[in-house]
Order: sequence, then structure tokens, then C-alpha cells
Amino acid sequence: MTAQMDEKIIPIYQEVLARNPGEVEFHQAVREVLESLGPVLTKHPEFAHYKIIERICEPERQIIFRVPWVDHQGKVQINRGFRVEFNSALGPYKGGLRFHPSVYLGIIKFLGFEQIFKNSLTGLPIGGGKGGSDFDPKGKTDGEVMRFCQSFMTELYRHIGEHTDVPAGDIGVGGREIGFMFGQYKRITNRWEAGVLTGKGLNWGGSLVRTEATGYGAAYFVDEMLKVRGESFDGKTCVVSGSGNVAIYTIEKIHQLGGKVVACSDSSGYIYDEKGIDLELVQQLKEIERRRIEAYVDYRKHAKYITKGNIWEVPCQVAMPSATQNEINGKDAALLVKNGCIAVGEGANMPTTPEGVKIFLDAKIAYGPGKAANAGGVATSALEMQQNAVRDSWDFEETEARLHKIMKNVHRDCFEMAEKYGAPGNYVIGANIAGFIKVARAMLAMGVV
Ligand code: NDP
Ligand code: 2IT
Repeated sequence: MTAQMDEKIIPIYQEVLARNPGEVEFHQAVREVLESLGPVLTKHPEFAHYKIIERICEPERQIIFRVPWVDHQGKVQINRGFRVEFNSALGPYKGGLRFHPSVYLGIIKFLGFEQIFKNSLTGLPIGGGKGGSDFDPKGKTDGEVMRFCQSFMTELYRHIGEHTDVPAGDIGVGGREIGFMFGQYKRITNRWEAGVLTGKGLNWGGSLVRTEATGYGAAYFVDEMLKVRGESFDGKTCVVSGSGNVAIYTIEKIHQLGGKVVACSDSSGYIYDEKGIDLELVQQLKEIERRRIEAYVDYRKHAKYITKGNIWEVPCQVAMPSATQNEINGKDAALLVKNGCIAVGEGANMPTTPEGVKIFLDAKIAYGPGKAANAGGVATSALEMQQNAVRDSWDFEETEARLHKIMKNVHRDCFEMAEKYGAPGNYVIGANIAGFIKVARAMLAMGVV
């Protein structure tokens, strides 16, 4: 496993295991944070006295609901919907909705738990939450997706609001789904309440740069880690897994910063293009035509498609996992390091297994964990909320400059906190402690609630 857990914290973790049986991803996310917190409790006995860690591990509210809808053949379908409102010490619950067949409570809870610390790291007033459904948007018609989203919102609307809980996108939820959900929320409540959802369209309350924000932010974070080491993206060979929202804009920013991305993927396989990925083509295939990444090689004959291939076998200096949880295991991590990888920035949430994280940390490469590296998406959601609150919209340059500054600050806070706690260069410890302390202080101030 990874680091040792402090003996004061072991019973807390055991209680989490006992109270949440079978939720393995949630256990993994909690363990990774708790392993960093021993020295914090030693320094701050008041956090232990007021059971801050125990309270943070228990969601404030968990909502599970039926989502019935009618498919294009007239058949009734039933999915399960979730919203876990984890922690509201710093602001309204904030976090995305994931639509993917693998979704169950353990995945939503791992994501919601991570979101608490990520949102804290942004420095903006947002609490942590997450939601979603086991609905699979793949292969569904626009009409089916609309009816599903309307049914989902017909229950969710009573739990959310601009000052309560503000959902956004995640895997399987992008601009199309946010539009259908916003339309249904508006209809049911008779309120044009922009701040209830983020990731909206640009002509109805959305913010410029939100679409690009997670990928851009992740590349900025890696750029900061490289700078500390006297390096830059310039001329570096990079690999970005996934080919969805986060992957696409990670590739774009890496190319702007002088790197060359040679491979990206979806759940069926990966493409390798030694000349550098043609991003316009990927966008056409994925964002407009909604096709598989395999189609890339129909247009770029020199490129290769490797069915069911492992993208981490492609030698690179910078790796940015941007698909899903646990996509890099110990063997993949060892292979990346062996092939000369010097930096890993996680666009996805928890994409590296604990064994993989240990290998990156032991090799002392620059490793930016998701809750820090991918914070740019939710940060720009918070900027969207700010614009909505004052009925304003900022231009692209201003919004991107704010995102860039936020990512520099997230990097600096993690870096400095790691040094302060005697673990220089360890962004896992830095992110966990910096994210935790802000939430813990707020909870302490608010009493036992
Ligand atoms: P998208 O739905 O746009 O794209 C997801 C991509 O990952 C697709 O290429 C998909 O391939 C692949 N993928 C998804 N699930 C799996 C799986 N189980 N196995 C293999 N590949 C998979 O999602 P996003 O780009 O928005 O999200 C990607 C990651 O980034 C997630 O971990 C998400 O939590 C995280 N994230 C997203 C943010 C955002 O603002 N959107 C913010 C911060 C983090 P396929 O089409 O074959 O399923
Ligand atoms: O994991 C994440 O941070 C997101 N999916 C974005 C959440 C948001 O509210 O913008």
C-alpha cells in the first residue's frame, strides 16, 4: 500500500469501512486523504477533539431516487439517480453529475469526497457534492437523452438551488445534458435561476472558458510543476488518455505550450500519431459526430489504432490521465517511469491506483493528484456562478487569466504545504493537507453541525 496511516486515524478509517460496506472507490479516496492527516492532528488537537475527520467522512445528505423514462421503442426504462451532498462548510454543495453504467453509490461518494478538498483548494466559496446515474448515454438518441434528463431533474430539482447545491457536468454529462436539465428545472420551478447549474450554453448564462477549463487548468498545473524543476512543456512528448471534454482541452493547451501529444484513447482502444494528434479532427469526431476514436485512422492514414491497447505503453515525458478512475495501475506507473516520464498530471479523478501513486512518489517524478491538477473545471464553474450572481459575462481573455491565476495558486498552496509538513515535492500530502485545513477551520467555527 501507500504511506502509513497514523495510529490516531486508523480507528476512524476502520469505522468508514464498517459503515460503508462494498464502496471500494470511496474507501480508496478516504484512505488516501487520511494517510496524509496524521501530522495535522498532532499540530491541531482541536480537530480531533471536535471529530472533524469523522464528520468530513460522513456526507451531510445522500439522495437516491428512481428515474423512469420511455425509450425510442416505447419501452419503459428505469435507472437510479444519486446526489450526495457531502460538505457545505465553505459554500453550497458543488460538483458534477456523472452518467455512466458503472455508477453506484460508492463512485458518487468517492467523487463527492474528493470534491470537498478540490473545491477548498480553489480558494472559492464552494462546498463539495456529486451526483449522477447508471444511465448510459452511449447509442441513445437525443430524444432519449432529453427524456432521461427531464425525468432525472423532476426529482433532483427539489434538492438543488443557487444557494443550496449547484450541479455541473462530468463523464457523460456535457452541454447537451445541462441544457435539457436546465430547461426542466426552469419549467418546474418557474424560475430562470442561472446559478443552479454550471456548464450552461454561452447565450443562456454559461461562462466562456468553462468548456476548456479542466483541461487547460490541468496543463497549467503541470506547467507549474515543470517550472519548479527548471523544465517546460516545450518539445516534450506527451500522452493524454480519454478523448472527452477533459482530454480534448488538455491536448489543446499542451500544444499551445509547445508540447506534442502523440496518443489519446477511449474505452475501446488508443490512437498513436507520431506527428502529433490532430485536435480539430478529434473534436469533429467526438464533439460533433459523437463517434469512436477509432475513426481517426480513417482520416490520418499514417496514424495507428490499437484495439484494447494500453495507452501507458506509449513512451512519453508527460502523462495526463483524463478518462476515469484507476486507469493507471502499478505496472503502468512502473512502465511510464521506465520509459522516461518525468511528470504526471491527473485530469481525471483518482486515475492512479495506490500502487501506482507509490511508484510515482518513490521515483520522485512530478506527480499532480487530481484534486489539485483538475481543480480548474470546478473553479471556472465558480466563476460562472459569480457572473450569474451579478448578471454579467466576462470575455475569454479575462476568464482564462483568472483560471490561470487560480491554478498557479493551487500549485503554490500544495507546494508550500508539502514543504511545511516536511514532505517537499509531494503534492499528494500538500493537496490533502491544504484542502483539509480550510474546511476543518470553517467546520470548527460553525460548531457541531
Ligand atoms: P467525457 O464523458 O467527456 O469523456 C470521458 C472519456 O473517458 C471518454 O473518452 C471515455 O471513453 C473515457 N472513459 C470514461 N469511462 C471510462 C472507463 N470506465 N474506461 C475507459 N475509458 C473511459 O468526460 P470528462 O472528460 O468530463 O471526464 C473525464 C475525467 O475527468 C473523469 O474522471 C471526470 O471525473 C474528470 N473531471 C471532469 C471535469 C469536467 O469539468 N468535466 C472536472 C474535473 C475532473 P468512452 O467514450 O469509450 O466511454
Ligand atoms: O470533478 C469535477 O470537478 C467536475 N466534474 C466539475 C464539477 C463542477 O461543478 O464544475
